[in-house]
Amino acid sequence: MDSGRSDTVTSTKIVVAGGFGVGKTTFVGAVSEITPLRTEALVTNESEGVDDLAATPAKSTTTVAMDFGRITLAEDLVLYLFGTPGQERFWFMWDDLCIGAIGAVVIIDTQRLDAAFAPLDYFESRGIPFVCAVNQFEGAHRYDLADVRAALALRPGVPIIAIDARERRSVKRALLTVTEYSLRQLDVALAAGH
Ligand SMILES: Nc1nc2c(ncn2[C@@H]2O[C@H](COP(=O)(O)OP(=O)(O)OP(=O)(O)O)[C@@H](O)[C@H]2O)c(=O)[nH]1
Ligand SMILES: [Mg+2]
Repeated sequence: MDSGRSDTVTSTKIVVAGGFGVGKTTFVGAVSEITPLRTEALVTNESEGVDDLAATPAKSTTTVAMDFGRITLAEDLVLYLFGTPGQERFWFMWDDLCIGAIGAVVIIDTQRLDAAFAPLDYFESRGIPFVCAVNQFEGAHRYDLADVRAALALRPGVPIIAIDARERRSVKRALLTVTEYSLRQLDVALAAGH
């Protein structure tokens, strides 16, 4: 009898990226079913003048290699999450973190929109499907998502959603969005013979 259960479990990889302090580590930690692997180091005095801590005054640590987590998105689909470091001096690691990823979530802090352009260009230029997740920090102005889309000059079709990186449900919704979108893009690429 068919129990309706799938015997095969597919696992796939999603990268969680974005500028310094936008909430990547928080995002991975909010949904991971395993204790997330974190590689945090103290934000040192050396960061002064290099990284803008004004928008995240409570921040004392930064990711120096990666965040790693896992979530079972559906009975037959497991996502492995790889969070990137945000400080620019560690961006050389992004290429390794992206190997084999089907898609990416680019987290945006509207208080520092300019920090979003480099991450967006990164995925755009490599043809890795991505969705934009606007992390709604308390006290930050809530912009209309259509306005954020325009300000970031996102291509039509690139999903943009509002999230709270601390909320499991919100993060899970973002992961569903990126998975569906990335699989659709993969279909389109396959149909086009790429
Ligand atoms: N209010 C609010 N604070 C948040 C949210 N997400 C993250 N934070 C805070 O913002 C700060 C930065 O979060 P992290 O998750 O460390 O950001 P990150 O992108 O991993 O930072 P780097 O690894 O240094 O680039 C922390 O103090 C978090 O507690 C959010 O949705 N709302
Ligand atoms: Mg981090």
